[in-house]
Amino acid sequence: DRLPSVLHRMPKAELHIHIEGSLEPELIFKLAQRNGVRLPYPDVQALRAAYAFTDLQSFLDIYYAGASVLLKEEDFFDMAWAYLEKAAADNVVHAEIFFDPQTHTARGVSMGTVIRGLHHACQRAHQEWGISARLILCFLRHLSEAEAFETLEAALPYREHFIGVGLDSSEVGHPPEKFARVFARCRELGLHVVAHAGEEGPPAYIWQALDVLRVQRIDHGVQATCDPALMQRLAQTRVPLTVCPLSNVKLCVFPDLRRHNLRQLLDAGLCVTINSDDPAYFGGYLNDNFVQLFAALDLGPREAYQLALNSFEASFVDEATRRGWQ
Ligand code: ES4
Ligand code: ZN
Repeated sequence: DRLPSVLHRMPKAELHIHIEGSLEPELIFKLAQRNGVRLPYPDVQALRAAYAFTDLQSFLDIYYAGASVLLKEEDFFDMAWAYLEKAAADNVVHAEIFFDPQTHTARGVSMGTVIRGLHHACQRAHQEWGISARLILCFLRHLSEAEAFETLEAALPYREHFIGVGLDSSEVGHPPEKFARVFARCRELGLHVVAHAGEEGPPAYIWQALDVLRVQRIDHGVQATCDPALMQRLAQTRVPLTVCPLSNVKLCVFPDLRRHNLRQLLDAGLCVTINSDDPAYFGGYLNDNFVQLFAALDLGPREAYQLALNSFEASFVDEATRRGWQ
């Protein structure tokens, strides 16, 4: 069968990848040793064995523990470099990469250390492999809006190094409206705005992300299929959903890939894209997500073309650059 080869070779954009979620266990242990950080796991195998998640929170606890080894600018560089090398090998020609500065500033790491390390990796990856990579700063929604404002303030000296802001971490109990003012400020500053919504949370959170935060994309959004009026809104406006199939199965949003609702979203005319979310934790990078989902849902070359096209339509790259890729 040549479909996996087509999926692999087609140029695509990745729009939903948390750089801290690309940190492989081997690199976690290497950085722990380099920085003298003690981990609550004796070795790589023991850490990997802990990757058995029951929901979003059970994953986040381990994901934040893994990120504790990141201290120096070169640590952030090494992490992003490793991801970009894998993305380039998957024929990702453009990546919009989330990072969680509050996970690091809370441990005394400066905003400059985080952003400079990530930015240098993006710059060098473009020189080495021609991949374009942009950064999106995410606010942690389990923290307060005041803390989000402080984070924005600390990041503004590096304004030219990120293209937008997002909202991630524990969804249920932290609705988008909690961040209405900080998102309004970000829009005034000319930043792109996206938010995780409808991963585990209800369709009401997707409505709020659209109407209160006025986001340009919904990250996940798979709960939209529970709400016909919302499906109609998303189809008509073509506000994209960045869907992450392997993530949804690992976090028990769907019992297995065959039960994933991606085909339903596509058939309803939504601008859906495929993404890896936290590839080091969820068992695969972008092409693994494509190949496994296509096999499970019996999708074909038409859907492959549509999803690749959607990934460019949904991206924040300018029209001229986009024409070159399509
Ligand atoms: C995340 Cl899968 C997911 N959902 C919400 N926040 C996140 N941060 C990293 N991965
Ligand atoms: Zn995510």
